[in-house]
Amino acid sequence: MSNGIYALASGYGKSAIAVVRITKKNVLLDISKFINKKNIKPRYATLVNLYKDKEKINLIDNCILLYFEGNRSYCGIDTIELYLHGSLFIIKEVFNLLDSIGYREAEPGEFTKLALINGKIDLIQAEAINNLINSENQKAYENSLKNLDKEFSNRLKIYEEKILNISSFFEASLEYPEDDFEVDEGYLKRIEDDFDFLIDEISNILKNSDSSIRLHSKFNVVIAGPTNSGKSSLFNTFLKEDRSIVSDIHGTTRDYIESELTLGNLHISIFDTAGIRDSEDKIEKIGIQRVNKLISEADIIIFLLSVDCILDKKLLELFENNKSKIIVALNKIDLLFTKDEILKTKNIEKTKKNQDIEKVIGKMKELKLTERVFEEFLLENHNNIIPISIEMNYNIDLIEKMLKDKLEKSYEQNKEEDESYFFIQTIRQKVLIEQVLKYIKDAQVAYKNKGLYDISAECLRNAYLKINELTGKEYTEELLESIFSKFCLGK
Ligand SMILES: Nc1nc2c(ncn2[C@@H]2O[C@H](COP(=O)(O)OP(=O)(O)O)[C@@H](O)[C@H]2O)c(=O)[nH]1
Ligand SMILES: [Mg+2]
Repeated sequence: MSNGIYALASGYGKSAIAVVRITKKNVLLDISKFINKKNIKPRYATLVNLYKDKEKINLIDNCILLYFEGNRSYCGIDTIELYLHGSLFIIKEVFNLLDSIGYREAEPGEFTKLALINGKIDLIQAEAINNLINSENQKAYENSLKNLDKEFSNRLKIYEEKILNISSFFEASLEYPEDDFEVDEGYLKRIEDDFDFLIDEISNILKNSDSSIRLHSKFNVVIAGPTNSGKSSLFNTFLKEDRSIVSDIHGTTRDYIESELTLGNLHISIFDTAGIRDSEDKIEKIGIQRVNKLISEADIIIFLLSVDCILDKKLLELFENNKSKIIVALNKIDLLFTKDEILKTKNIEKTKKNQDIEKVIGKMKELKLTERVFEEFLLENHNNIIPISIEMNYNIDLIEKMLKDKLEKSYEQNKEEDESYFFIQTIRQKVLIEQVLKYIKDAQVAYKNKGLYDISAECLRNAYLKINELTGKEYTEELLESIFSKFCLGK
């Protein structure tokens, strides 16, 4: 690294303290010219004046300076951290100073990338650092910390040793003519045990990989339905803010809007979408296409109808295609009943929900609000429809509860899970572990069919290489680029 790099390591914006991280071989020599203290002791906090100029006349800030020497720093290269007053003006002045002496702003994740290249951490740890920073729930946090603490890496090391151990047997067998190659029973037994151990362990890690990857991702919940059924109103009610535009003009939300929502332990991205309907409007059509893609990728869809809506073919299709992940709500029941009538049922238990919807259908018929298709739909699905009124805040809590239950259930579905095998955090890791397992299994099969020792040896060599890719002993620039570009600036 010829040029030095720097970055704001703390959050952007006004803050009590702002941390700027600066890295370059001999960085202390450069920075010393602009501070009022000499003999900075590594790893000790020193209160310094930082100046804009070498004459030390124009003060930037009075700050704490921490110096980490070479290999004893986060990234393995001399590093200074400045703990400044958290003003954007101060940060700007510090950046100007660093630019003027030939430093440049670091890329996202560049410090961690250096840490990997300099052997301070492996790739599993690097990915854990990113997940740790982004963890949105307790388990994700604990899981990331575990990988950062090398639990996964240490296991992989054991697997590597075992693979080398078995390999040495096959490699040796290839060196000698068949007749001269004698091994005792105990040795063969150990090889078989090692194979079993590896396959058993790695299978367990893989079996739990979907759940462990899940920890680090969010659930997608999409509110969909006809225009004007109250989707934006429901979205705002969930978020308890007016983010999405609510209006009675059909098709107000052209595309979709995303926001974050936490329900208990669950971290959710919630989407308010454009109404689904046959439309001639060009822009609306594109919007509807994008919504359809969103729907296909959603974990749960809240299918929001209203007592005054029209249920067309497109909507019925949407419902039929996504039945398993849909919650149906029928909004605006305040148009059917008086406030008193609704409030009376306020405390109905979940089991009485069905009677409730039957009453709703009866009333809709009476007021001639339903046409045949809608009525059939309601009757057919009455067990699973929740009548709500967003305006009266009626049954919104029930929807939240159902959402939570359904998400938790979908998460539990691939249970049988064993958290002690929660190691895999990314799809990259999963794909590589799958390959490692396949190579080891192939090696075992070839071994059992005797005489195919050369194939076993080749498979084990490949398994070993895949573990190296996993831990980043083998990497390409593109791989690092794709991993570290997802990091925060300054990390
Ligand atoms: N009567 C009644 N009107 C509602 C209710 N929820 C929403 N609305 C109204 O329905 C119209 C459409 O709402 P909006 O949220 O924009 O629907 P969207 O097109 O599905 O996003 C607005 O005028 C809302 O005020 C409700 O529970 N009862
Ligand atoms: Mg809307």
